[in-house]
Amino acid sequence: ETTPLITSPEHSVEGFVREFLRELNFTQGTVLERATTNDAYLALARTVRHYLMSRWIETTVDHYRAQPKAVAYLSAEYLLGRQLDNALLAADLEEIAAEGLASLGLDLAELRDAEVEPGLGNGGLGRLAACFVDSLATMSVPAIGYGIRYEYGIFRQRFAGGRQVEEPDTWLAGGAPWEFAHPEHAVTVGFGGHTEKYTGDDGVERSRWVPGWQVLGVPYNYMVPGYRNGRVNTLRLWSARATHAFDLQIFNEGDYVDAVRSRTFAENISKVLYPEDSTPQGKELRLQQQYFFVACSIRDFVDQLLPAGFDLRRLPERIVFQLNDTHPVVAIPELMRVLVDDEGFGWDEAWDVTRRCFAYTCHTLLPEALEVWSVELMGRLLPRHLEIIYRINEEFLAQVRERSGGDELLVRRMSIIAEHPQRAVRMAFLATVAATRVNGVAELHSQLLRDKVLADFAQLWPEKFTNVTNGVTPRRFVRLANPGLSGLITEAIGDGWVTDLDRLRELEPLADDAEFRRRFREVKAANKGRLVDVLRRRDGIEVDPGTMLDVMVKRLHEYKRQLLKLLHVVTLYDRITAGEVSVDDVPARTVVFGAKAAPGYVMAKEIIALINHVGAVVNAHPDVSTVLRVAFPANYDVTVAETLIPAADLSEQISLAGKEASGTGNMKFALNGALTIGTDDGANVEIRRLVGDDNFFLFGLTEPEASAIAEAGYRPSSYYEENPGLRRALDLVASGAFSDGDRGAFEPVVANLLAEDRFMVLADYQAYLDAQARVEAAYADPDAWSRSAVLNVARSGFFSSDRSMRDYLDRVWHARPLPG
Ligand code: DL6
Repeated sequence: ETTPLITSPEHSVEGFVREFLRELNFTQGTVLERATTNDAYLALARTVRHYLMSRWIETTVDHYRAQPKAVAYLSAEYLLGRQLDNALLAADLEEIAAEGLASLGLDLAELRDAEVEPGLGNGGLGRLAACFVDSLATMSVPAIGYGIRYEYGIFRQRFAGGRQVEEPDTWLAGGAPWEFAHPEHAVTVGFGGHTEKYTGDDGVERSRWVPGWQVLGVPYNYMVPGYRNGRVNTLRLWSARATHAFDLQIFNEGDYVDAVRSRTFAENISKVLYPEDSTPQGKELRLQQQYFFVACSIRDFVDQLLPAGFDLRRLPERIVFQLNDTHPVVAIPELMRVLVDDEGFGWDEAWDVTRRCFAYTCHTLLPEALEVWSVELMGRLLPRHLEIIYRINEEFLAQVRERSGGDELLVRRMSIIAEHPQRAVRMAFLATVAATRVNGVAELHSQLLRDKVLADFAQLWPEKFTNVTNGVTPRRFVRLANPGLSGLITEAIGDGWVTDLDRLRELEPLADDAEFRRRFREVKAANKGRLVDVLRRRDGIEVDPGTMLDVMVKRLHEYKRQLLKLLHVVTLYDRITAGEVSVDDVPARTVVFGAKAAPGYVMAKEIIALINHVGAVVNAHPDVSTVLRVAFPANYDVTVAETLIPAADLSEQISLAGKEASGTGNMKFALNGALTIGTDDGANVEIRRLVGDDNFFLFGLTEPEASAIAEAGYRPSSYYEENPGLRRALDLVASGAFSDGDRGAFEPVVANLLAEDRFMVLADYQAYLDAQARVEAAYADPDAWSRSAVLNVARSGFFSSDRSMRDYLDRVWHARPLPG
């Protein structure tokens, strides 16, 4: 039983203003006249929080009482974006807040801009996790997100001489009004040490772990409000603290640095997000982070969310741990350790429970992105877990031997322990062996997982493998990001689409309605105007809103092929300056890039520099710049995405087929009425099938074609030799035309394309240029273009993360909503 809740503040302008002023006075300790923008922002955030608080407590209490099967989403990344707008939307307070603040002489838009987004993720994988927790809350699914409260999130990017410079992301500096620390629920986590055998009271010989050192995990709770459904779920992020923060004796002896050494050491664990997207650095700290957060999360679920005395043999009835890629996979041996060592289960019984508690999502196709941990490191940091992994592997391989009639080659291929180039634990294999379900994130990706990456496992357990195509939350990426389009849609079909995105289909007939198309264009124009203002203010970049906005925003990775886009820009520049194309013959376009490169990824950083250098020359050319401009705002993040995507005309999704697992930016653009130019890769395949060939610019090699070329021996230089336009573009870069005559400046980029070109930029160059010519022709007819754009919106409802959640519930989790 709980004490009755204090009711929420009154849902009116007056009630809001009263609560806001109370927050300003009593928590911020200031008065309106003296309040800084940050004071007002913090008071506003806390005010909005109050409106959600009773829903949050009720949701938590309901879950505890009903003990339903819950989803625990384990993710090392959550790229949340700003919280204020989403909370205002969920609490239905947007208008009340705007009016209330205005009555006090404050501007909601200005306060909104004071919020620093928590960038606790690198890109698609982290943003997907944020979309999923939003959908779970909106669908009233009992769920909890577990992750790490990084003190520094994804680095802030700026450019110096066109090159990327990374700066720390101090997102907590201005205050963190959305989090609730609970040091009283801290959990102790061990590392290092050794294992030992002992004989238990029952006479059975057992193993146990004697850790060498420990840290505390302090939970910080964040609200995850459902959209106007009375539910607020929890995101629990762990922060590392020392068990003994301070050694007074050492301090008294005068060694001030040493006195806090253990504290610094422990706190490093949650200090910073690894700025890696797909290639794991073999960093010890990263394994520490992974173990730290999953150990805290399992302990937390068992101790806090289950009733005392709960029979853990029934754990699979209460929980499914969803492993978001391999980062949390060490949770598998951790649960085994808890059950066997701490709870006294027999091995088989523990394995039976563990197997039924996990499901695994793979998010990559790049072999180098499949995490492995050296046996040496695993044994040093988590010796007991290594023993457990060995035993899981032993039993698994015995099964493979038996089923295959002793095929030792197969056994070696499937072993969780790789032998070369070093002995290492293959985390994706461990996850696949233990999980009830393994899924890819788009149809093509799931098929390639089954056919290539995990083919042996799919043969052994075909029923384990399934697909769940990614999705994005329509609340943030349409309703909030694109108020103009949202208003137009709601006027046409009502507001049910916000939680039932399939209803966008009802817009389809309106694609043929000239007046609707005109209004649709008006919305796009207004969104471009908004973007122009933001880029001017934020970056000092001037964009002409009358031009076609051609946008490529995503992490910088060679497989995503920003270089292909750049070669298109260079070719246009070359043709115009050579007088082959008149500026009157091409539609004016602004090519917008947004991309961060992992700090250690040298080639990606070279490509960023090249984009900036080409941009500078293009933008400075008196003729070219009348029809072609390049804009590359630094530090692309969720907040920028929310202004950029609704303004875009053309969405660039041009990875080499078979390399992009899904993409989610592609979905956001289509939902906001941009047309896609794209390869048959990831979720593009499904987008094109749904929006129709006429409304999508397809080009390039298919996955089987690309594989066949690779197998036969790809020779990129042959494309250079045979294609004059391509040759000229590459020669222009090599000539120093974009580097003040310095021929060496971008030599490594050009040389790599000519000699290796792992992602077949040169092979797809001509097809891409041809597709761009089709884009130009289509764009010349604004009315037909907007018809296609409306159809993109109407037919993209499938890409709601609510639908992804339904698929997970049906195919993977077998859990149910628990409405209030
Ligand atoms: O599933 C979310 C997102 C996909 O949309 C992207 O296609 C994929 O590249 C990304 N994967 C990663 C891999 N990271 N690791 N490991 O970020 O996932």
